[in-house]
Amino acid sequence: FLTEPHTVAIVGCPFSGGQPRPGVDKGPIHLVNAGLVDQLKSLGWAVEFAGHHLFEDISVQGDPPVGIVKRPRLVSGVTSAVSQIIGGHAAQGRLPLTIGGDHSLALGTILGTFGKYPNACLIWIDAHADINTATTTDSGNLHGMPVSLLLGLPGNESIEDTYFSWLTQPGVGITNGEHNKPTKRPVLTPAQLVYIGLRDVDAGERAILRQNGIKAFSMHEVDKFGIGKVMEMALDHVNPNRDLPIHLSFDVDALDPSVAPSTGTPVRGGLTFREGHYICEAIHETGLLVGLDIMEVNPSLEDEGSVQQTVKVGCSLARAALGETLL
Ligand code: B3U
Ligand code: MN
Ligand code: MN
Repeated sequence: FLTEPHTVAIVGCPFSGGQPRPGVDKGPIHLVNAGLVDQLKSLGWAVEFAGHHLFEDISVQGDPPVGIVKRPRLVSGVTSAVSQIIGGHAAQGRLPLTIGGDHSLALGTILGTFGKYPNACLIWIDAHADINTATTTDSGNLHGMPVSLLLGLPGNESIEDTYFSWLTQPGVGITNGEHNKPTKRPVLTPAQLVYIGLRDVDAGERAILRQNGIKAFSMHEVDKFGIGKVMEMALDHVNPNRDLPIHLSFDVDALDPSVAPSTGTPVRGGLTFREGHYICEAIHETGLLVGLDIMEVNPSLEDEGSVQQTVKVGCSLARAALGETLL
């Protein structure tokens, strides 16, 4: 594996079903209209982009909440389709760059890359931990829950077997003697995951992070150690020998609202423009990137200037992860 793919497949996912605010489904359209395809080509990448995925075939006849979890059928249908698309690109040796769209899409993107690279690590950049379960969530929004589902944590029983049973690591192929059923294995283990940028974590999420020993660098650690040291420590945790594939899932709300204002749930005190880019550059430097998400760009919020600014930053983060700033 250890050579990075040279073709990037841009997967546009105009999807907003994991949260209530309209507009985040326009994010990918803006990113592509801003010139993302040509920008990546000019970095020397072969770029594949065959239009946005509209998921029109996924029609859900009524989608009443399960408990307070909203739109589980729609989110399940779309994200399982995304996992197939991403898995297909990974299998062909392409680097999938998924542009969202809300962060529930990561259910699909991460299963997609981890299907091909089961020993990969996940670096999750976000103001939020997105690790609520169906039991701990106060909002019922699935974009605040993908990580708990990927880890197979307890608390998701009400939705897991009914709607997210596909969310398991494929190809494990162990059978349970008696019942001859495939054994389910979560897509991810806690040791494969690290967070950077957290500053709005719910009480239930804190308990989950602590109980599972999940490594997280909040904005406090970014301030204390600086982003250079934080990246080194984050990689030391999930990738000590710098030999494992990396999936980077970047929620633009990790950035300070002065840098990326057009996002659904901005939280003050975030990453600077340079800190966000440094993260992408440091991952590019490893040569181990196998999957990239740029999520939660919501062009319907704020004024036109803020939209342009946020869309430009989204493109620029993608370019940094694909090598732009390396001299
Ligand atoms: N933790 C809250 C808020 C939230 C999570 N992700 C975003 N907002 N973007 C929740 O809804 O689970
Ligand atoms: Mn997120
Ligand atoms: Mn977020």
